[in-house]
Amino acid sequence: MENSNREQHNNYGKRPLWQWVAIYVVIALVIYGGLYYFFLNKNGTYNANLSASNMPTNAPIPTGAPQTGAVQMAVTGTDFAFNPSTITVSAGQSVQLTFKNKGQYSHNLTIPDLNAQTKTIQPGQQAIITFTPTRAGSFEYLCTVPGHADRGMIGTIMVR
Ligand SMILES: [Cu+2]
Repeated sequence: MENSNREQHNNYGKRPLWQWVAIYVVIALVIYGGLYYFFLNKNGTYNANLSASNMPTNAPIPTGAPQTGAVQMAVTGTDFAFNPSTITVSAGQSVQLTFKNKGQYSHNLTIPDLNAQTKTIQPGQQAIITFTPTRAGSFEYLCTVPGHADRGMIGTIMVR
């Protein structure tokens, strides 16, 4: 009798592995959730300051995260073309561009003059870049995978 009591006590003290895993997951979710909201709020404040002071000139624009006030545009990449191949935006206006790869090859969208570039993404994937052209003009965009621009993956951003 005494023996079996002790065994019961020992079992109580040892949690099954899945319980430890569950506790770990919950703690990780809380920590990462907190960090996520912290940085999201920070970004929001940063953007609000930018538009309030109305001087986006050469300030680095965080890329990847959705931004308030950014114009949304979408460009599709195929083998081997961009659609549309000309887009028009306004100087000083933040642009959030979604690039979708609908081809059979990997592609990217690069705007050398604006220091904006998506990752090279697989067919079916999409990537988002955010940039703010500061002066009027026409800027080329292209896919930098070797040979793709030569085969037609180029386009023009008109900034007015
Ligand atoms: Cu390409």
